[in-house]
Amino acid sequence: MSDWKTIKTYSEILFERQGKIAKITINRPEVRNAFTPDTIQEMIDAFNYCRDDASIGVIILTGQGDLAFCSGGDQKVRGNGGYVGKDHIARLNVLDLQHLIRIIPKPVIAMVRGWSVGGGNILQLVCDLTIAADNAKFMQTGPKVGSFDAGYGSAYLARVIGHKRAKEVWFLCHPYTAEEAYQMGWVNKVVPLADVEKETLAWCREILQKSPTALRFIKAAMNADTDGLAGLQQIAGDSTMLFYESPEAQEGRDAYLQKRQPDFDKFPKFP
Ligand code: S0N
Repeated sequence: MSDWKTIKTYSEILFERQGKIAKITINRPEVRNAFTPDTIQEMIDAFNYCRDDASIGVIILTGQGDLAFCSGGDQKVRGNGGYVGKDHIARLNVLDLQHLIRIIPKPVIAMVRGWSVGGGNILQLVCDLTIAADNAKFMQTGPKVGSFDAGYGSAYLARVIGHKRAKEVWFLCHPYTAEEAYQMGWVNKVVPLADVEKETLAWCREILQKSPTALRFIKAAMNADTDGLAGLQQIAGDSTMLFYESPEAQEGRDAYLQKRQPDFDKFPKFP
């Protein structure tokens, strides 16, 4: 859609915004939007920009064109210890991106057209919500191509669609239609391909009308249930951020700087 304005120019992704909505698009349609470590590094940079920019309230992750959201790691740059980018270092930095999508304190919506496969399908999974076009297809191929994601890709998938279904997805490596994915709770909504961006933007605009702090805590709380101490750390950090804004926390800081005893007695002890 024409209203998108470029935020920053990269080689392998597009990074745009429409008001408070940011859109990150994997831009390698010739390989069904397979990612290299450089694609991932660019996405990490763009997500961090969204995290720091207080005017951005919701982020869309998608792939260029109608044929694929993402086909996973680019097998042509798969070395023996990971995927190899321009710096010639083998790495699995998509795991860092998965984590960033989980901890970024703003809703992230996957907008899926066409294939969502392998590590690309895990990126879709870790997004907070997924809007799928009716041509979307979901598939894990790891056991066919000698790889696996035993982190979010397996354990979290089992939480989302159930253990039996998740094992079926990985053991058989079959493709699933958008409608089948919807039935499994893998995606939030299926719409005609022509409407997918319009629908995704409508969800974004509705979300933008809600309290950003409430959304932040809901996301952190749901993830804390899955992410153990790292999830607890996230929600604890969010609480600290709020506490820092209070006169009680500021009394502690001010007393230290003024070299006096803090007066916490004046603050209420709520039930
Ligand atoms: C996506 C598929 C189903 C699309 O089929 P379609 O529409 O028939 O198109 P094709 O003709 O097959 O493809 C068009 C061109 O695109 C190239 N291409 C497609 N996908 C890839 C890819 N992943 N890597 C490199 N090239 C790709 C095709 O080769 C073709 O180009 P030409 O014509 O020049 O040959 C179909 O394409 C498909 O099945 N693709 C492969 C999907 C796949 O197996 N992906 C990799 C899965 N693994 C991962 O993603 C690893 C993730 C990871 O990094 C990781 C992270 C943490 C822990 C572990 C791992 C791990 O290693 O698993």
